Amino acid sequence: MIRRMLAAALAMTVAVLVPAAPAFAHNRLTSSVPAEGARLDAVPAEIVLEFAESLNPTYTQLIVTDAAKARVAVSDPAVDGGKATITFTGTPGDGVYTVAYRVVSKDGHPVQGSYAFTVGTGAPAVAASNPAAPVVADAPPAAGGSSPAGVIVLVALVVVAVAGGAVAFWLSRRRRPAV
Ligand SMILES: [Cu+2]
Repeated sequence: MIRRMLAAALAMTVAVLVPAAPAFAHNRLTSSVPAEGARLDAVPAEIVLEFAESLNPTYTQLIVTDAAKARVAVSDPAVDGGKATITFTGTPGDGVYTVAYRVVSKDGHPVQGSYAFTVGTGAPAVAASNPAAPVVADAPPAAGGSSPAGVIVLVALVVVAVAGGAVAFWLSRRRRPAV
């Protein structure tokens, strides 16, 4: 009985999840150097952002701002697969730097975000609450982006499905008569 209910719950969860899956299969930042929240002794020679999907150089924008939200001079991004690299073209000093990115997913939907790191012994690196958003001319249209809340619900459903499957498996093992 319990097993059947769990199996039904699992099937329903899968049915809910599968159609929703493409909605959040968007590009995303997977790692960066310097890392989010890093504290460095000196200004880094380069900033490297790595994304899950390969990037389109035309629609890859990276901007860096300082603690006063002023733009810091950087090179155009050099794109190599899912990797985008920029270098400081000026001579910035110590401080908190926010790196804002805007890239597109394979389906053309834009993805943007930002993170901060600190050079020197200034305030801790916390991303500016309102960093200047990169502006991309003629960017592909934005539509149907997944909301963070939606993603959280989906993650919760996956957790429930996996837990349910594990319990069902355990019950099935437990009820098997001993040989
Ligand atoms: Cu999309």
